Amino acid sequence: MRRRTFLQSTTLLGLAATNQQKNFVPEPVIIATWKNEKGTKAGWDKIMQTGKALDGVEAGAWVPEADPNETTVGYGGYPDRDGHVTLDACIMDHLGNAGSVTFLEGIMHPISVARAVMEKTPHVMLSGAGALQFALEQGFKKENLLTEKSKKAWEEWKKVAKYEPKVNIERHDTIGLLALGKAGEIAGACSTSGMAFKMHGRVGDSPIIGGAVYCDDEVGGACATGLGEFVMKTLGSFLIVEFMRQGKSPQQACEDAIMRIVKRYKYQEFQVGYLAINKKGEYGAYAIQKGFNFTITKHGVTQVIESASYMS
Ligand code: SD4
Repeated sequence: MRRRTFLQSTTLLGLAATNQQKNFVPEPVIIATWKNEKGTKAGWDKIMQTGKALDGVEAGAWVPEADPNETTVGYGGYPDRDGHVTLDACIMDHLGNAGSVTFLEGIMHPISVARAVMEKTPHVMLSGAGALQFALEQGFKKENLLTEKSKKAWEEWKKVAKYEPKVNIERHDTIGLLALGKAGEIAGACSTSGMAFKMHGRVGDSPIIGGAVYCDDEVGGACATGLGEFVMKTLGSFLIVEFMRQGKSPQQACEDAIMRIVKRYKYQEFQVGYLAINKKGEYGAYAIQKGFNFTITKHGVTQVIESASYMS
């Protein structure tokens, strides 16, 4: 082969490889913080139906939001110290659109209100009475979300009324979700009733875009759970996506974001857990404390996986 022909054909081969990489579409996948098999399964089914990651993460959040036995999300969530169940949620799509609600009361599915904020308003975040007003205008029903069980737990708590975040106990179970849809596009969501018995008006990381959830369709996505104050102060999910943009694997990016908290804030008795996924469908998880796990559904198969952690 003459030199010029050889050079032309290797360049063409190179171009074909780049195009192949560009055209690579990973299998759909959905992952969620903690043990959330029903949630990821519902999200998976939705992705199979509509093809869309955004529909998947919303459907996944619906499951714990409606579950009265899930005391950290939606209906049945533990109230704040004044007895109000106040909800935070956010959602983000592959185009960089985002919506969130904070300090919302009386609506079973805050994730869908967050989606409506994203799709039907020029804003990103609505809060408190304004968020409720918007939800009602959109046709959401106002309901009492405080179950007898959660009310009893709050009454017990009031006897001592000591505010102390505990690691991995039921006060931490916020659902954060990431998914790749049929076109390989990314979406993320998060929904919570926040820290149990928090101060009235307290808002955590869960409605903060870049805190509890961040997605960038060129890179991937990340989501968070745990003591939101530390996720907010380090913008954990945004940080993880930026680490992945620099070439780190999802696992390395989660570990580095946890180390950012550990190094910057000496107190380590609290929990923060991160999940990340990149555009190839590779995922990672890391937490400060032992006991963090996550759920993944891929090829219709659901698995709960224990995360590695900084503290052993
Ligand atoms: C918050 N990040 O409100 C939430 C709590 C949480 O599992 O993740 N619980 O700070």
